Amino acid sequence: MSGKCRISDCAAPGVPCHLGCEDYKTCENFIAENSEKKIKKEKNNENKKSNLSWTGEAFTPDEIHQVSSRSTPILIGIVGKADAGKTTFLAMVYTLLLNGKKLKNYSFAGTKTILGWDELHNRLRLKKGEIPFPAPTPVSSNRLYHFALRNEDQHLKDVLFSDASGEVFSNWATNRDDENAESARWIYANSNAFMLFIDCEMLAEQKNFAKREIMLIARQLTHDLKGRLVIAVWSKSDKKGEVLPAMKDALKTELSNLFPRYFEVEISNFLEPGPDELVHKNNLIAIDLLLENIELDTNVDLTLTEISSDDLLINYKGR
Ligand SMILES: Nc1nc2c(ncn2[C@@H]2O[C@H](COP(=O)(O)OP(=O)(O)O)[C@@H](O)[C@H]2O)c(=O)[nH]1
Ligand SMILES: [Mg+2]
Repeated sequence: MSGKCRISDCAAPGVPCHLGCEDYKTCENFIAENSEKKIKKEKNNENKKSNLSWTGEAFTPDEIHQVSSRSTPILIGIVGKADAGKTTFLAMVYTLLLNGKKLKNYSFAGTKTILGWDELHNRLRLKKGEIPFPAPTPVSSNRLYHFALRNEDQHLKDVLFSDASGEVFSNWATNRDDENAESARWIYANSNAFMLFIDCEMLAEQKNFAKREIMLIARQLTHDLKGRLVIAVWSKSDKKGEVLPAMKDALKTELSNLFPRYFEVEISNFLEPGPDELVHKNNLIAIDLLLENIELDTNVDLTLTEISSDDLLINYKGR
């Protein structure tokens, strides 16, 4: 049977289904040829937000019921000032998983925000010197990107990553009631753990000014932390050689005094030739660290045990 997928980025039936359906004809998004007129009609409506319950785009906070109705998702709050490399990190993580890199205890089992991830991925070409980075995250936006992960026992865990603009964290750091810090407040209230981005390039260039800004955000993170984990992510670590060693040490000491369990990881999105520790390993190690500790913290198995037969994503069993 010929036809096509209603998701414009999916080239099925020429390639395997995005959602992992073995038989693409049974995929809810596949439209047989005799329905092509319908596709044309729908194309005219592409700019409108779809009425379907699932569009594949990044979630907004009021859309997370699409996964929270089946399990309690884990939310990882990505925090840091503008330009710290937060969105690029997300793009890189998705790209690494697409390229077959693995998390320690989980395998990638699908995503409900595939168009959102694909948009990030398409803007990130893995070649040093010609990386068109993601467009700056708009101030008002609070996007949430989803992964379903499967552990060794075949249980699913839904994980969401927040991606808000850095400006809202800078506003929130100086005044947590700032009217332009709504996304930061929401992320702070709802996350299970945080990644605090420390921009090595900014530290190298702006020295104490940059350190002060980072510490402002870090201190605000402590005000109602309730034992949630914060890991320090030294982003753009390809520039760490340019950061004054004394400044790096001082910042480390201050952060480890602030957060009782201090974890840190150095990451980069710039590939050196050959296997690159900062890019290939550490971006995923950061996520391993978070997932391991969130499980220990909550002491609750957040995984989904029951497999519902009419949910294509849940039924997907990996490659
Ligand atoms: N040197 C270096 N620059 C990076 C890296 N990742 C991102 N950038 C730069 O940082 C800028 C901001 O990245 P972005 O991900 O949009 O930051 P965000 O505002 O925190 O989401 C990009 O335009 C890149 O120029 C990296 O690993 N190394
Ligand atoms: Mg961004």
